[in-house]
Amino acid sequence: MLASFPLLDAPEPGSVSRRDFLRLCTMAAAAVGLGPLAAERFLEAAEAGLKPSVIWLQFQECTGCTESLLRTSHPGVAELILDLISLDYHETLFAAAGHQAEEARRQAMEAHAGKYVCIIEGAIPTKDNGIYCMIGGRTAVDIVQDVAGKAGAIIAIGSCASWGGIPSADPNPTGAVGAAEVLKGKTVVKIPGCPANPYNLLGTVLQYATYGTLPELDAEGRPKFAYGSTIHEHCPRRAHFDAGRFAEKFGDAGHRLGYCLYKLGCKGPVTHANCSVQHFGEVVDAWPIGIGHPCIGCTEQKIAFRVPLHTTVDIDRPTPPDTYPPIHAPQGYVSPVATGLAGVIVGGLAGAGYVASKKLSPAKDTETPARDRSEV
Ligand code: FSX
Ligand code: SF4
Ligand code: F3S
Repeated sequence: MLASFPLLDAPEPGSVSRRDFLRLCTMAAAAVGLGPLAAERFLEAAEAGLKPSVIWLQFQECTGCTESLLRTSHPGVAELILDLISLDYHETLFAAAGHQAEEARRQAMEAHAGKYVCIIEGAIPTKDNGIYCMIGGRTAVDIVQDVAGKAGAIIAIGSCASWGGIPSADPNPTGAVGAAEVLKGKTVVKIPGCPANPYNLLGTVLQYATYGTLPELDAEGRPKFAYGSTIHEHCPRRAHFDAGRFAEKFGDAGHRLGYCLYKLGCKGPVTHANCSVQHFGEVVDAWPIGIGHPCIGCTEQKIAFRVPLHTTVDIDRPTPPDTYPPIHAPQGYVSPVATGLAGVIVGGLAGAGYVASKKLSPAKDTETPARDRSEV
């Protein structure tokens, strides 16, 4: 029997009705590319008490990933996730502290050995024997190898846990690395983003809880359902890019009119993520480009905190937009750079016989095909 340690901010039992729970699960499953049967299945599993035990570790980070999970508005993704899992250890959310919290983690590891989900938030310092992050007298390296080593699934949430993030920025004084670096040979699902989008954690947890499997991953270890295409492919400002309408500086007329932010350093063309269609906190337009700032590439290891925020990036392989680009620019100055790129894009589209599709990625579902995002 596990000791009971109340969570701060945890939803009241029964705060989400069965019907609401199923509806939220269905919406979330659809949003992340799982079919509606996944939600039904999970509800059955949750009612049977089969919630996966989760041990959530935190190291070098700002707690933004936990905050972005908790600060969602209605319908609460946080409540949904906290209803989907049994959160047996989380330093920020635990009312317990010190030895009590350490004991809760030990008990959860023992009770669910080989089956629990280890979620890692934050980078892990490796320099000088890892002394720059210690909890309960143990280094982060030691804790993560111990806890993740005995887990059934390992998820690195946020860019810090995925590959070092901000703590690993040059000159990386603590030798900060991502979790996978100290867990060689283990599968680590990376959900980068600074902070990570909670929907992507939800999708991963939902699939693991329902099917006992992990989502299909890309070459970087990110779930394809969320990171299968670039921001640029489904950016609401894409028509402006294609037409050559750019904000030239913050606050100018183009910026105020919502033109493309490429010239202000937008990394959308080389950044794989779904934030343009899964806004943060379930607030419309709550994502960087939605509030007028260029994407800084926070989900890309080689971009965020490596390439200066407002430096423009080269577009090696322009990818087709999510909607048909306009053929003519109805207004504004058309940059030669943009027209050249738009020409390549339009040519590529014609050559490939491109069919406009809202689909983000070839998401896997064992029971139903990935749904068209326009239906969600
Ligand atoms: Fe890192 Fe998460 Fe950036 Fe912060 O904790 S991904 S610093 S927003 O939030 O780990
Ligand atoms: Fe959107 Fe950035 Fe691409 Fe412009 S460059 S269309 S703002 S992703
Ligand atoms: Fe990050 Fe760019 Fe999205 S900065 S949150 S990947 S728009």
